[in-house]
Amino acid sequence: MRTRAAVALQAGKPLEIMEVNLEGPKAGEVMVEIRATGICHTDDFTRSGADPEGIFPSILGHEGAGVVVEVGPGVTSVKPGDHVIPLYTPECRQCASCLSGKTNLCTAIRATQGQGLMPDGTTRFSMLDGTPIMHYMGCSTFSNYTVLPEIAVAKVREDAPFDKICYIGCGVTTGIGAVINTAKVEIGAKAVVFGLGGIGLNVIQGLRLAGADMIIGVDLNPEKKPMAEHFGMTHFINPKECENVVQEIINLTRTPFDQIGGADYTFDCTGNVTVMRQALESAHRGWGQSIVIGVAPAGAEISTRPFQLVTGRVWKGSAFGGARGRTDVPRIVDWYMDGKIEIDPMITHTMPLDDINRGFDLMHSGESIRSVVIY
Ligand code: NAD
Ligand code: AHE
Ligand code: ZN
Repeated sequence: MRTRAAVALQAGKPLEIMEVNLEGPKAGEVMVEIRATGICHTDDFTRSGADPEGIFPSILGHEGAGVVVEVGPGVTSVKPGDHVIPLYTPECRQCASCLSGKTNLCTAIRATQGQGLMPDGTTRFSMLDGTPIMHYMGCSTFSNYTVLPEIAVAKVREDAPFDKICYIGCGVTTGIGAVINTAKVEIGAKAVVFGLGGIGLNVIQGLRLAGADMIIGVDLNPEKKPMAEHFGMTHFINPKECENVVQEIINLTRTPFDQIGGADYTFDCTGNVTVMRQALESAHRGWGQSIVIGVAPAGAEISTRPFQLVTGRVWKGSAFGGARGRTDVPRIVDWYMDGKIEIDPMITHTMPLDDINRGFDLMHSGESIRSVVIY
């Protein structure tokens, strides 16, 4: 069949909207009509050429929601008509990683996924002249129709609106999950969130859900402050307006009883390795944990004095918020539908697929939190 898609033809160039060929689902695969997709900073990271795994031409997008339209042989867990959220972190429930109970990073199809291919080593997308187009993060939600492995879709309730729950496909789950699954934040904690964009705001709402007392937000863009306050931020630091961010955090968290100061939990949601160091070093001596969520460009490395770790700070990473997609995503959709978490205010812009490059422009200018493409 043919479908409309935004294709990344070359690194650093705007996406091009075109008709492409899409083959039907093979064994263990499903075809999904994508109804809405968010634009995450990671899509821009790959589009820009900063992603060492970036492949061109490819169809980006990994934050979608839609309806199953066809299933390949052997598919049992979903059927045509089911509403689903694509999962860039699948959940096979059979691999060593899934069975370990220690990680959400299912390894069943990671190798082919990183090469832009379906698990059988081929792609379903091609240009009208037959040139192959690669998949992206196993999802390719910037195409109206896409094909995914069965283990990479979470079945969700049918009354949930696609244009909001698509965000659960990455940003919402990543932010809230990093707090609940990765850091396991406790009531009364003091926390710092670096970067108040589409991920950082969800870390903030996760911290509020977990009962944190102090939620310090750090961002170079002061226009992010009102939205962050809406979601629960209690203090704001603009690094351009203070001499030393780490010292400022230590001063804010110090008490007469605890003169050392430092946060119980810090989260990097910027992808900037200098910020990652600040996040680690503003964690409390002896127990503070710093969670790296941001994705850094090819070649970037993190550094700190080992003494920071010797004295009890813990550096951790979190992918997709530590969530097991098929199990956890339907529950997060319920949380949204039950009013336990908010999504609507973060979706600041919507647009048709033809205007998708405007979504990237709004991200670059700092005007948007999330842009959502509605098909
Ligand atoms: P975004 O562009 O919406 O937000 C980034 C925010 O960081 C912006 O508000 C920006 O002003 C701020 N910022 C940038 N540099 C800063 C600095 N030096 N100090 C303080 N603030 C700074 O992006 P997003 O969609 O929220 O994504 C954030 C990061 O998380 C990206 O690196 C993205 O690739 C990554 N990400 C990781 C996962 C994961 O599973 N680990 C999932 C989704 C996104
Ligand atoms: N391809 C990059 C790494 C990108 C990365 O870290 N991706 C996150 C999800 S970001 C979603 O917005 C992730 O889940 N990583 C785990 C994995 O297996 O990819 C690189 O540096 O090569
Ligand atoms: Zn993402």
